[in-house]
Amino acid sequence: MSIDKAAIERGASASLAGLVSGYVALALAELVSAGVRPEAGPVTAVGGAAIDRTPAAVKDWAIRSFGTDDKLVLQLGILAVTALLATALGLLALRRRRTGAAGVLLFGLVGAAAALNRPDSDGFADALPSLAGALAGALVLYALIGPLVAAARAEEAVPAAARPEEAVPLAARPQEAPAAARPGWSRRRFLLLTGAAAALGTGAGAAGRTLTSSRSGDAVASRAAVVLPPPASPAPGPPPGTALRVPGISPFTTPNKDFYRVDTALVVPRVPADTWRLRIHGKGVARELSLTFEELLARPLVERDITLTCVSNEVGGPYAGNARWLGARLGDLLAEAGVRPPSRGGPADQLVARSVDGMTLGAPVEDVMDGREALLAVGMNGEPLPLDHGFPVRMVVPGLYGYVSACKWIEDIELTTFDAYDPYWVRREWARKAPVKTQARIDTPKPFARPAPGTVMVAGVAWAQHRGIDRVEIQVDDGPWQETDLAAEATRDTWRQWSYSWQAAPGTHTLTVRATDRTGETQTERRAPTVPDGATGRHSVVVMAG
Ligand SMILES: Nc1nc2c(c(=O)[nH]1)N[C@H]1C(S)=C(S)[C@@H](COP(=O)(O)O)O[C@H]1N2
Ligand SMILES: [Mo]
Repeated sequence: MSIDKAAIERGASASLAGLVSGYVALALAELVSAGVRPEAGPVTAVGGAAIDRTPAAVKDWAIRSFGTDDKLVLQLGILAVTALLATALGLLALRRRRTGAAGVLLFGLVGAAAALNRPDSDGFADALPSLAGALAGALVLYALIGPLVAAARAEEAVPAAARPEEAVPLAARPQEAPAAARPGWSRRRFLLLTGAAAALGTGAGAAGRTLTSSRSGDAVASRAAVVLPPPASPAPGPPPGTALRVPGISPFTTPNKDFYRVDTALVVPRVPADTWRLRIHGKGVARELSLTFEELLARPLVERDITLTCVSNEVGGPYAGNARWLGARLGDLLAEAGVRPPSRGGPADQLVARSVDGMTLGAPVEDVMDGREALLAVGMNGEPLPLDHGFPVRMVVPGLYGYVSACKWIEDIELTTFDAYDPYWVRREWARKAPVKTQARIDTPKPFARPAPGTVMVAGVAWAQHRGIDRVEIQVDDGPWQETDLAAEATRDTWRQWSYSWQAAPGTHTLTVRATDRTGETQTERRAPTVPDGATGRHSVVVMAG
């Protein structure tokens, strides 16, 4: 029945109006957030809030399934939900014009609340992108839906029998569908207005993007201008034989572009080096320190190879990397501030690092001051830190998982106690203390590879940072454990490559690897999940020779 046709066209038009008003809202919010703070945009703020509230196991699953794309997936998810809600509000507005528009405003309030509650919120201005966007979206919806509502009312007011379509036999009806909503409604006009709103939105969004990237250009330019001083203490070696030449093995040094990235930042913090400051304060700090980037570079810098590992790394997973870091020794700075470790009577046992994006990470003061190469790093593999990896300054502590030590975009160090303060991840099911667990990984052959029978090079890396790797063994099916050839050790803070020349008989085989650290402990075969303090178990791959 054409009566239904008209209603359906009205519904479709209302949905479209809702969708476009949501689009305009997000686009305008994008533009305003470029002026305020990119992090204050509704998608980023709501996404950040969602990340903070995601259970550890789900977050780990997301990291595992989507890798570094987890953030993209999250943002696309938020956009999809927004589109659905906006469509629903369009339909609601067809029945209740004001309520529909008010619904758009309500979602603006949700975005504003999320932005204000972010740990790095700058205050009221952070609410503006969501509020301005929602206001624009509500007006667009109200305006677009008006004629549709009027048409629907008019339609309902006319008794069915009096409707021309009902009276005229089918064949006699005009071919083009009767205006969905005749009185006062024109499809052409509606589409024109909707298109105009969408175009304005696109313009606003594009302008916002351009503005944001030109602003973040400050940090990019600042990074390009950084001249890293030569280290007062260059990295020793790495000694000859550190790097094996086996195709498919992880290189000893992970190039920056391949280095894994794990953080909660939906917008990478952009900190120009000349605005950077680090404050060191808290319990047992005799002399508070406040350091500029220039002052940090003027200190004697050391260069060290250190392997970083994420606690979310599954057995055999990719979240480990080895880089040559350049930085100032954190232990020396703390000593200058008058800090004593607990073993020498200091009152603070936890060092809480805080980043510009409000992340907090807590490391044992004892570990940071026990002589290991805990660094405030400015350089990574011969370059200033990439923005993704913490420019201008991050922490790196050998032997501790990243989430308790490797604070990127660091701006504050507070000495406190484990009793007094739980940092970000500890409030989310992760352990207070997390030394890296011994792990070995098979890089080649890949799972389900089909090598030709005969000599097959099996190779990979093993790590037990700050203890050192002493032995890596491999087991074929249920056979005896065989020693592999270990590459030379750079330092006990780095991973070590290993290889094994395997005589593969035709058939399906399981290769399993295990490492033993310098304390003599062989990695357990007991499987434990990543939560709360790192996965255990042995990596194995199944291959089909022949
Ligand atoms: N500011 C900030 N620093 C952070 C994080 C973060 O989410 N925010 N994640 C930590 C975690 S869990 C790890 S494993 C390392 C990863 O460092 P990368 O991304 O340079 O590899 O950074 C750490 N530092
Ligand atoms: Mo991590």
